[in-house]
Amino acid sequence: MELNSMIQILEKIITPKRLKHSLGVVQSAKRLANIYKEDIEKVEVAALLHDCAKCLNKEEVLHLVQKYDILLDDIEKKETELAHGKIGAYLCKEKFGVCNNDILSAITYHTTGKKNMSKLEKIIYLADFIEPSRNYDGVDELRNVAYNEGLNEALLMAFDNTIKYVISIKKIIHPRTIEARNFLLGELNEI
Ligand code: DGI
Ligand code: FE
Ligand code: FE
Repeated sequence: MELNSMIQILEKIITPKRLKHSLGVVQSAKRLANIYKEDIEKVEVAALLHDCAKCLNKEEVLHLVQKYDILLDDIEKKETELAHGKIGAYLCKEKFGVCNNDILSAITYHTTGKKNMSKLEKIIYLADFIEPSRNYDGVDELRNVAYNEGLNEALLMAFDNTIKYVISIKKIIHPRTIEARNFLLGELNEI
């Protein structure tokens, strides 16, 4: 499916603000893909669709979970915010005809990350944090590291930010988020 047709479908299932964010993620992810040498077409599709399940209500989420037999773990069931990656990957297959597993995995894990992430997964995770309409303390420094210093260095900062934020709002930290950060520390120390 062409990107423009994907955008037409997206307009019906996410808010204009979320679409603007997704187009921002496309822009930032393409810039990262140029710097760190990743396939631009895969990056574009994964970035555009990463939040396709973000605006579903609880009933729609439950309906899709049953319909596609989506396996959510206990934390994802409790904190449904954490499930929009997994659900989004199913929507990508069913509604957008995406069957590339690298793209589907980048969408599945874009909220928590995971250990041993692929370059595509890292780019989507990071682009989600630094796209042009994001505005939080430290975003400019993170952009600077992402575009000028290194993918893993920036990613570690992004995980640290997320973990601190999740602690500050007193929510459960998903073990995948912790595993992602710890694994990355190992990767950074290898060099
Ligand atoms: O969908 P977006 O808002 O663009 O971004 P996202 O998919 O990265 O989701 C961000 C939210 O997910 C943010 O509010 C932090 C939250 N999050 C990330 N890791 C964890 C987490 N929330 C909990 N409870 N536990 C985590 O480990
Ligand atoms: Fe998201
Ligand atoms: Fe996002």
